[in-house]
Amino acid sequence: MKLKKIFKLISASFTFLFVTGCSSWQSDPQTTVNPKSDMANIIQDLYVLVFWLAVVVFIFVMGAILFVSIKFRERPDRKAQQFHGNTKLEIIWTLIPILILLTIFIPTASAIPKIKSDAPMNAMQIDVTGKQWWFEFKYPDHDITVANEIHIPVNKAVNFNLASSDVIHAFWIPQLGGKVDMVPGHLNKMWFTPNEAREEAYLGQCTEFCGTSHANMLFRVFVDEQEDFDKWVLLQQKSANAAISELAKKGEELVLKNPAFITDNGTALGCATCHKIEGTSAMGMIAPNLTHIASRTTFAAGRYDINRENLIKWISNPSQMKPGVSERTGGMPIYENYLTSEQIEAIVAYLLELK
Ligand code: HEC
Ligand SMILES: [Cu+2]
Repeated sequence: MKLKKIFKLISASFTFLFVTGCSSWQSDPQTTVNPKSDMANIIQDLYVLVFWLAVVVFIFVMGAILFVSIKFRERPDRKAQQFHGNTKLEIIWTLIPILILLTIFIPTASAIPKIKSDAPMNAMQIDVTGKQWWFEFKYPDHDITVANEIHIPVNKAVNFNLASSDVIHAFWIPQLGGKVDMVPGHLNKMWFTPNEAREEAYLGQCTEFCGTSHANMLFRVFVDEQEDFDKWVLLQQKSANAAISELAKKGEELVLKNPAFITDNGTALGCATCHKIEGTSAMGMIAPNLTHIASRTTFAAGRYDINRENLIKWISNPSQMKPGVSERTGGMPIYENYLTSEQIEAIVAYLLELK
């Protein structure tokens, strides 16, 4: 009776784990088990091999324990006993693990050089810099700089040159490739060829703890058909749009004309000190390029959707949306201390026209 209950409990827990594990793995944009690039496939094959070996070992060990503890349990007519020494058995249980480890080691040793190999000569280059707490992407061949959201063409090799301008970050796009550290003063490389274009972004994430907002340091990779990618490049290469609506024109003036915002409460740096808006006087180099900010889907390192409410909250007090952003040196000021809500709304109207 008791034994039956235990069996029921075990099989119920397995079913639960299986169902919860399987329900999300295919659709989750950050899943590790649905690879969409050559490199991610190599890693997946290793993972699957190790997983099933582990399942076999688990079932064998658990089965053996159950079998032995039931078959040789103490009964009224029989006492349990200890045994010592059995050379044959000891050789077998030394050989089996060696065989299992070899089965894992050989494919691993042949996979590592493939993943670590240099990208093909014609690979597209993207220079990535990790910063507290966002990613800057430069396309040297196309002369564009963007933040936190990139597009790459399907079935073309892409080589990422990974650097950091402050602390150690790490670069990981679970469905495509990674994880590789981004170390200050040292260039690391990673490459892959994506094999599925899709509307939905592939989610990336910093995977090395890098301070207060580490968990808010995401990025998005859009894998496009070649012609969509070319369109995106053309758009990003253009200078920023001039403001159109009256409100946006006011915002543009505030963003561009002010080296600083001076109010009764004190002085805050103007946006142009830190941000670049191509084709305008905003030439800042230390913060995300805002030239086509409204062509992205998210901001603040992939943390928030781009819309009026979110951007108003952001300009008012970035630290409330992303802890630590205003507190760090070179961090974005809390503008609600310096600007009226009308001014902030005008600035946001301008940002939303930067398509
Ligand atoms: C002292 C430097 C500094 C100033 C001045 C500054 N910012 Fe920022 N801003 C930053 C930094 C750093 C980030 C990146 C924060 C993060 O995501 O961790 C940022 C992020 C942003 C973002 C999100 C960009 C993205 O792609 O994720 C917007 C929009 C923005 N700032 C607008 C403004 C506007 C508008 C002003 C002027 C009213 C301004 N900033 C002034 C440093 C600054
Ligand atoms: Cu991090």
